[in-house]
Amino acid sequence: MTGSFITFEGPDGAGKTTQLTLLAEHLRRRGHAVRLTREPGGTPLSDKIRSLLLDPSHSEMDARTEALLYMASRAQHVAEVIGPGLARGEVILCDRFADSTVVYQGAARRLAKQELLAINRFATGGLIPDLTILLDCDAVRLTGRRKSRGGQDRIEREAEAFHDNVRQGFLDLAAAEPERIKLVAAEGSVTDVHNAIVKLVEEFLRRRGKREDQ
Ligand code: T5A
Repeated sequence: MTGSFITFEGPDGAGKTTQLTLLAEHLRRRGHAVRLTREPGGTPLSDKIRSLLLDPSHSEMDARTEALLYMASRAQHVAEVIGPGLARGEVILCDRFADSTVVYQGAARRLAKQELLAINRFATGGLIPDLTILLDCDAVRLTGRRKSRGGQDRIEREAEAFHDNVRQGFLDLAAAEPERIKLVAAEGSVTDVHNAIVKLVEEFLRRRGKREDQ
């Protein structure tokens, strides 16, 4: 696969969607073929699974059912959008991917990480992002941003302790994989955060371009 697979991760309300939109515009202006997509979702079938997952009326959903639905959405997304896009040489910008499963269903729901990773490998054929931008923000600000948007989905309605575990889970992942996962403080203005992300992504694309020239 010749494209670049860049994912954005972080707790709910960290600003991923805002920043992904700005980054996609920036990279397109620089002449890159960019595909902006998200999880759960990204294909018609995966979007139907997203509706099931985020519908607050499904409060009875078992943690394993939840994990398998995220994986099913991902399998279709990889097969239909991400894999073909990478084969065409595109820069795929994806709002959440497997790290979210490790953190939300693993660190927060307490499902076994190794089992989640094994099912994820089956769902994705072993696809791992080339670069992951992790947006982190203090817990008080995150709660404020989540609440400012009104209607909350099934996951956003979880207790504060759940969201604290999510935040810590992401920080632990970043500490374990510093080469792939780049931590960006998301407390600053939208422009400051955007500039920090552009620096990291341009550096990554430059290094990747050099490797391909060799
Ligand atoms: N999930 C997902 C799992 O449990 N397992 C999985 O495997 C996967 C893939 C998805 C949910 O599913 C869970 C995680 C999620 O709970 P979603 O709606 O896609 O649901 O949720 P998010 O990805 O978290 O998207 P959000 O829209 O909730 O958050 P974002 O994208 O991080 O934040 P954004 O950009 O929408 O910004 C939030 C608010 O903050 C403001 C924005 O204007 C907005 O109001 N904001 C800022 N304010 C001040 N300063 C800044 N720098 C700001 N940046 C943004």
